[in-house]
Amino acid sequence: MNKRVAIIGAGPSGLAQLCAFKAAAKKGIEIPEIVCFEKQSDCGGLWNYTWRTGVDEHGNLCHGSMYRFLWSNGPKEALEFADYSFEEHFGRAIASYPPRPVLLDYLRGRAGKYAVRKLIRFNTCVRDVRYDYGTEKFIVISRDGQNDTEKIEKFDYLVVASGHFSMPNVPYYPGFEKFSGRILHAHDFRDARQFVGQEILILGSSHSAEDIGSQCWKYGCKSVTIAHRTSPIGYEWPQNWMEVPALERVADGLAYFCNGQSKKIDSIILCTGYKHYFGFLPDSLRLKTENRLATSELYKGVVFNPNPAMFYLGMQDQWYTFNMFDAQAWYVRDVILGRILLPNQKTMEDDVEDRQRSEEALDDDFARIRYQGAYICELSEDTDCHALDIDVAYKAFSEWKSHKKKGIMTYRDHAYKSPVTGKLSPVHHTCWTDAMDDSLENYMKDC
Ligand code: FAD
Ligand code: NA7
Repeated sequence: MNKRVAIIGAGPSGLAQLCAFKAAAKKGIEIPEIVCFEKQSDCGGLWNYTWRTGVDEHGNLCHGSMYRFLWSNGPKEALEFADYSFEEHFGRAIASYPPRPVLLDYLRGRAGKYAVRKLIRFNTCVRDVRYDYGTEKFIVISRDGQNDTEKIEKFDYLVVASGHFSMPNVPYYPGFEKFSGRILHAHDFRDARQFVGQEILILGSSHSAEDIGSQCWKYGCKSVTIAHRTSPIGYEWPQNWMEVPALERVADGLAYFCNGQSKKIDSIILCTGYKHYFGFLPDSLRLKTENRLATSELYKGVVFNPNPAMFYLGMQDQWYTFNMFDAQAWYVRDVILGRILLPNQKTMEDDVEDRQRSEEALDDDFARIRYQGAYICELSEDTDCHALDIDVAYKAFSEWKSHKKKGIMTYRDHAYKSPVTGKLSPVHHTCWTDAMDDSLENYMKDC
C-alpha cells in the first residue's frame, strides 16, 4: 500500500490513530506510510502542561489550556483504555481521580506500548493545507520550529486531531477596557495561587467555571462569584461562593449583574468556552460545528462529508474521551485501509441529520452520556477495536454525578469499578481539598 497519511496532532486523539495503525500492522496488515505532525516538543496534547501562554517557543499559538493542580474532573474509569488498564500501566490499581501528570504518564505509557513515537515529528507545526482535486492529494506545509525549516509534502489522507479546547471564546462586557484588575480566559489560567486573597468573578457556568472556581477556592481566594448567562451550575457551594445572573458591566472595581446586584471584584476569569478553530485549513476543508455530541459535517462523527479522504477525531463535546478517540481512530483506520466502504454522499449527510435529531431529543446529562456510550459501541462494532464494557463505564459516570450533587468539593474522594479489570479502585490517601501536591510521585504513595 503506497499511500501516505498525515495526522495533525499527537494528543490523545492523534495517538489513538497511531495506535490503531500499529495494531493493524502487528496483525500483519499492510499499512500506509504515516506522518504525525505535533507542534509541541512531546506528545499528550492538552495533558502536556505548559507554563506558557500566548505563543509557544516557536511563535505558534500556545496550545495548552490545562493548569497546575488540575485533577481529572471525571472518573478515570470512564476514560480507561480497554486494551491498557491503569493497573497494567502502574502495576497496581490506583484511585479514581488522578491529577494531570498521572494521566499524562498513562497516555504516554499506552503510546509506548504501541511504539508510536517514531511516527511523530515533534516541534513541527502544520501551517497550511490545500487539496489538489486533480491529483486527489493533500498538500501539507509544515514548519520544524527547532530547525527553522519548512516542508511541503503530499498525502492521500488527512486526519485532523488538533483538539478543540485551545482557541478561547472571549466575550466583551462594558467596562472591561477600564478594569484595573486581571481579565483572563480559562485558556490562560495556569495557577490558582495567583488569586490567593482575591475576590474573583467567573463568567460561564460549565466545566471550566466549576473547576477553576474550585481550584481558586481550594488554594485560598477570598471569594468566588459565578455569573451565568443561561442557568446556574446549582451545587451547594462553600460559604464564600455565590452564583449570580449574567454580568452587565464593570465599573470602578465593581461588577454589576442583570438583577441589579453588584459585587467588588479583583480579577475576572472568562470560563466562556472554546471555538473549533483550524487556522491551518482553507474554508473548503475546515469543519464548522458547534461544540455538541453530534457534530455537523462528519459522517459517523469522523468522516468529513465535503471531502471523505479527510477525517476529524475528537471534535465532539466530550463525556467519554480516550476510549471514544480509540473507537473513532480504529474506524478511520479501517476506512483508509478499505475495510469499511463509505456509503454515498446523501446517506452520509442523512447520518449527520439523524444523529443531530437524536441528540436534540435527549433531555438530561444521563441520556447524553448514554448516547455517547452507544456511539462508541456503534463505531467499535465495525472494527476490531477492543471492546469496552460501556455499562461499567456508564455506572462510574452516574455515580460521579450523584457524588458531585452530594458534595462538589468531596466527589473526588470516591472510587469506582474499572470497566477493564472489573476491580473497585482504591480510595486516594488524601482528600482532594487537602491534596496540594499533584505530582505523580505523591499520588503513587501508598494508598
Ligand atoms: P488535544 O489534547 O487538544 O491535542 C491536540 C494536539 O494537536 C496537541 O498536542 C497540539 O499541540 C496539536 N496541534 C494542534 N494544532 C497543530 C498544528 N497546526 N500542527 C501540529 N500540531 C498541532 N478530558 C478528560 O477525559 N478528563 C478531564 O479531566 C479533562 N479535563 C480537561 C480540562 C481542560 C482544562 C480541558 C481544556 C480539557 C479537558 N479534558 C478532559 C478534555 C480533553 O479535550 C481531552 O482529554 C483530550 O486532551 C482531547 O484530545 P485531543 O487529542 O483531541 O486534543
Ligand atoms: P463549555 O462547556 O463550552 O462552556 C462554556 C460556558 O461559557 C457556558 O456556560 C456558556 O454559557 C458560557 N458562555 C459562552 N459565551 C458566554 C458569554 N458571552 N457570556 C457569558 N457566558 C458565556 O466550556 P468549558 O471551558 O467549561 O469546558 C470545555 C472543556 O474544558 C471541558 O471538556 C472541560 O473538561 C474543560 P451558556 O450555557 O451557553 O449560556
